[in-house]
Amino acid sequence: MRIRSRRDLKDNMLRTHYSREITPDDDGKNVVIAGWVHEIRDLGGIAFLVLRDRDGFVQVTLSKGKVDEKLFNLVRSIARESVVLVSGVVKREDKAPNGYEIIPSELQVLNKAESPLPLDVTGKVSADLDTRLDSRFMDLRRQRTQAIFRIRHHVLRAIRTFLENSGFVEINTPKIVATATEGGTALFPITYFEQEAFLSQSPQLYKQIMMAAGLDRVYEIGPIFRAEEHDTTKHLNEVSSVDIEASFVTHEDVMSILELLVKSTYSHVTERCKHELDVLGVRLKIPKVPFKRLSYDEAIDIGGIEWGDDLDTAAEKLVGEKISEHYFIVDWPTEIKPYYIETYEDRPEICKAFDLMHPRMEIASGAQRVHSHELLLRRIEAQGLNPEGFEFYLRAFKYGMPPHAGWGLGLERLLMTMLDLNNIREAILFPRDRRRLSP
Ligand code: AMO
Repeated sequence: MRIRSRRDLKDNMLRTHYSREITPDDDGKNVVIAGWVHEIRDLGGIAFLVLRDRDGFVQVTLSKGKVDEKLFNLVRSIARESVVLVSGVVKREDKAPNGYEIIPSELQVLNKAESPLPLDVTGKVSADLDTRLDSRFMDLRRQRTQAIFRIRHHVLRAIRTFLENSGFVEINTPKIVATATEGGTALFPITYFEQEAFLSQSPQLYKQIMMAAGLDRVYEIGPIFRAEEHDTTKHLNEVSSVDIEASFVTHEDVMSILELLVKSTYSHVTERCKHELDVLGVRLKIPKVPFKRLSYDEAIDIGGIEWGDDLDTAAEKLVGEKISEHYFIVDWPTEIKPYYIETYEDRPEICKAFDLMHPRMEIASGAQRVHSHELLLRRIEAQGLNPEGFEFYLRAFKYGMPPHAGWGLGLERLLMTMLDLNNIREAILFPRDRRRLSP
């Protein structure tokens, strides 16, 4: 049969049902299910095969004498995690986990798994994070890990829906670039024919150029690369960043967009990921807006650091102990923020930058941008940077650049703080860190 519409897709597949589509009311129905052999329990006269598919578990029951003997012996010998296709009849069974079991008429081993397995998928034997990441494909078969990535999918959906409904256009900008954007963070150099090139630290310059292009409100969800030496539980060298930029708005406006986006993401996950949150044992508290605004001066007072220093982990922790919800730190010293941030007219030593904090760590930062070509050029020079490298960016400010503001939000940190994960590596499929470049 040719696939003509989405509805045909299912009929062409090897199976007829996902586990979640079967209920005890299907008693007597013929079904074909497919998945992995989660467990085999061989009690002599009766054997149970627990089949696991994307959505859950199905008990396949074989009673000696009632099913074909060859089939009975085959099932008892299948290695765990092999891939199987089971045809059979649904039977209502109150003692089975879902209230039904499958009595098989046929079972095909589509692909045998080797043993021993690199990881225990049932979770009975625990494994450290490094072992899990080394065999991530198998780690992802575990319910807990899968729950995190299903939630990540919903977080992305919530963010896209929110931004779409707020008039933002999704863009994609180059990840191979010629210049740095964020002072203070190192770049990864790459080989690009005969030219010097790097992996992009941030879509910053391109999203600002889009304001000169008149797109008005743009967002990008994509990778950013940071050649930081940090080996901590909250730093990665490749991060998924959610970036926005908007014209004819102030930093205050984009802070409101950010807090509403965080709130709506929490609400969406609460509604759509009940099962996954249960698996993780997490109960989300939907943040209340507006978030508290703390000035940089107040933050360093609590954090016990000097004016002009960036908040380190210890200072963040001290402030986080005082505030139990999301909060913003505003009014930063101009000297510790990048050149593209607008300062207050009457206080040029303070700029219109903000960081969004979760009590555990910073999760986003943003600002009102400099939109005057002349001022931007001066700021680039004042930071000891060579304006020649910024020519492509500066040009966009010469021919009608509107005032604009924006922010960048770290997706893994959002997920890590939302789900109370201990390590940021839990929130990304294949982390890139100081030591890990594979898988
Ligand atoms: P910034 O450099 O603060 O700002 O990055 C924005 C957010 O990205 C996340 N992030 C990281 N997460 C994990 N590991 C890292 N090494 C890492 N580096 C950054 C954080 C951080 O808050 N161009 C500006 C944004 C803007 O002004 O629009 C920028 O990149 O969650």
